[in-house]
Amino acid sequence: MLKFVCILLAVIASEVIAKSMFPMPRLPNSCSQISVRRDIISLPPDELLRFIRVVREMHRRGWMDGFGSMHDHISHQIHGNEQFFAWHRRFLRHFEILMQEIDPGVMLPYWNWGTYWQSPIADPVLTGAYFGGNGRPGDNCVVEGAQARWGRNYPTRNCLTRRFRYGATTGAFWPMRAVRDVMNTAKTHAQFRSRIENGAHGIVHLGLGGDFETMYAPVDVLFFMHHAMIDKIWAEWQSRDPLRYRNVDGYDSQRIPVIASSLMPFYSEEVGTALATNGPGYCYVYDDVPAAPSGAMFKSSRRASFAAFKAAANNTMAEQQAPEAVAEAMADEATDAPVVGSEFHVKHALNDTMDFRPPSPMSTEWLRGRHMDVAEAARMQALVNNVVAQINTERRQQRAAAARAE
Ligand SMILES: [Cu+2]
Repeated sequence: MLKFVCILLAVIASEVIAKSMFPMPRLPNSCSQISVRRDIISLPPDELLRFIRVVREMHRRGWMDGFGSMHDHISHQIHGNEQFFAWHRRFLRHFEILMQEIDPGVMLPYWNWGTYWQSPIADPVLTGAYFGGNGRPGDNCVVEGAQARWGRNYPTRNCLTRRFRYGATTGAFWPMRAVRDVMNTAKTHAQFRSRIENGAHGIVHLGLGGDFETMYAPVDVLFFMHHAMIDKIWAEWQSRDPLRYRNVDGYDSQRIPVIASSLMPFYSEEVGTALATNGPGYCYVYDDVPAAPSGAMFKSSRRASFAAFKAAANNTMAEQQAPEAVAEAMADEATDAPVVGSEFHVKHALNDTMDFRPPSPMSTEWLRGRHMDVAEAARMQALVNNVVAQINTERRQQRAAAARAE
């Protein structure tokens, strides 16, 4: 009998340990095939369902806490400097490789917030049919969609939250025309990174609020889809000049120049290895962005040290709580949680005769809290204001032309 109890305890203990491990697989050295990342809206229902099943399993295993913790621990090294794009590309690939451990055929989709930039609460991605919208009143818990009533254990035990910037609405995001304007005018990596990070990227984090505007935002799967969109925008800018597949410029958080052979924080792999989405270990393209020609890619002259990778992994994860209780984090709430339908989505049809509004400025305090550049954010605000004014002028002209034709 005692022997039986001991075996039982050992089984339970090993189960807990297994669950508390956050896997850090190395990148493969080559690609067996190049796969396509698509707009989540374009996924057929069965593929969307597969994706949702995978991320729910990742959450059950406590991996979302791992991603949130990791990003939070090194936040100052990966934002506001030239590690931003490469590091986030590597981070997304980490996520995608873990996805594929559960279902090998599933790719990370992107969230094209440019489609509903003027009225994001009308975006299907932010409804119960996809990844849910605002948190509910009171505790800001996300209670609808693929992550309904999810709990998290990092940085504290709570539900997954969102809290829209203006109560019921997020405010406007950037129109793609303004993003393309940045693509057309930025010449260096540092210029492009700073303009995107302090403009189109930041406004989405601020608009969704709650966990999404913190440095542990990766506890929310939507973070990965938002950053896939940012990664796609970078890939499109890169595709305009083949030198961008092997060169970077600017500085890291310590004001040391970032070059292709600089190492990415935590992963200890060269920045150059992350410069082509279809390069070795990355193995993907976006549905509407050309692939990098292999002749243009960075060729690594050294192999990243596995020991350094392991050491970084241990340091980063040491303080992380064991995530075995994720599923029960909201169990108490589950029974009395309201059945949420459309009440949080006050859908207002876009009035054709109304001018579009630009996103409102991000406050200085908010920008500083996220290692962002206040002066750059002001310049980007002026840029997006101009583009929206331009769009409004054209729409007025079109309406006038239509009126004349009648
Ligand atoms: Cu980030």
